[in-house]
Amino acid sequence: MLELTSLTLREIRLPLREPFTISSGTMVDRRIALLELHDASGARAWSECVADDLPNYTSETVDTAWLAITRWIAPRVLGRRFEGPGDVHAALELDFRGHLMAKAAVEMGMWGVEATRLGVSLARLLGGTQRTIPVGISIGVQPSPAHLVEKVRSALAAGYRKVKLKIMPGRDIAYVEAVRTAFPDAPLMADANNAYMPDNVDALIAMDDLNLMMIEQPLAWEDIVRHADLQRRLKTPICLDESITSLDRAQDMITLGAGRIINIKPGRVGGFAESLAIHDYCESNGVPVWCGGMLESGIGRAYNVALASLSNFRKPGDLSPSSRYWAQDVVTPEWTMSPDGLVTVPFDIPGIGVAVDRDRIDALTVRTETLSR
Ligand code: OSB
Ligand code: MG
Repeated sequence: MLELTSLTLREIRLPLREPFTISSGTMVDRRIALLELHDASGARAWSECVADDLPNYTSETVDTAWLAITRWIAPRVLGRRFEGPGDVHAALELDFRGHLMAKAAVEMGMWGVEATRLGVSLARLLGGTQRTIPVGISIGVQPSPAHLVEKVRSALAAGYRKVKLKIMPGRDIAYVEAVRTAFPDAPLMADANNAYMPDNVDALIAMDDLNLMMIEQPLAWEDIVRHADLQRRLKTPICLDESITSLDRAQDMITLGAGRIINIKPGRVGGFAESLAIHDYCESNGVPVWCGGMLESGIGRAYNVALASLSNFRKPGDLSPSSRYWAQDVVTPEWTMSPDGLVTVPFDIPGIGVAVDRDRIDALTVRTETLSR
């Protein structure tokens, strides 16, 4: 039995070590909402909301999530008895549309609380089986193909098992081709974050001969149908990210042939219950999934690593070590990657698997709000 007695929201500012550019914008300093949840049993856990400053990935932002959590989510969850964390998602869907990142932050936090309460790791609670997970890096749009080639060179030298190149119209085929020429056998993929129009996909068609593992989310974020048309023209698998906001959308993708791989980000689909449903459905349909990232702090990363330990996470996850993003993370130990590109799942540590550095978080906090039962 789970019963949340209080929830503290904080916003921190965490400067990225280097700006990260996707087709729809550049991130420099992350604004991150962190949650601290307290259960009636005395168990506590931290969780993280993946929304950022601007609505350029989905429509959510730190500010909309703050509003949604304080006005609509906390009142539905605080003081209510749940059989287990698996019941929280349904309670938040009944009469309340959207705001999936805000919902996920609370829902995932409830899984964190449950893991702490039961004295098991989050990975065990979720039913994970993999003790280590191959790591991929996501490299932002660069000023020139030569810059990109150098970034990829250091990523491969560091041991990354997959290199994702962010692309956008005008910075696509020449960039990806330069990387492919420099590294003929490297595990490469491209991510467009919705930047292409269905009637202008020439660059994507041209990339089809570059032996990419997949092309992620080329077309609009709420579009499944046009991805199906495009997939019919490509031998390279399409991987959907933004378009997959629920199990239904994953079913649509598979039924319509709109893609062959799914990037699961638990924050994007409303949390772990929906992530597990998508994972299981994909597994029974022979569709591999992998864990995406949203430049999370070490807290959000703990949840992603735990999820990625499930059996059908069969491609390297965007689970780079803390040092890729931050001069100093908010957890100890920081997340690391072995020289052969693996992150170790803290399978035998109760709770989220890392300790949260409260002093550091205090120093980074710009606002806080506590809600109680
Ligand atoms: O599309 O996967 C994406 C970061 C911000 C917004 C969207 C995306 C990303 C990434 C980062 O690719 C992956 C990571 O966290 O390392
Ligand atoms: Mg993506």
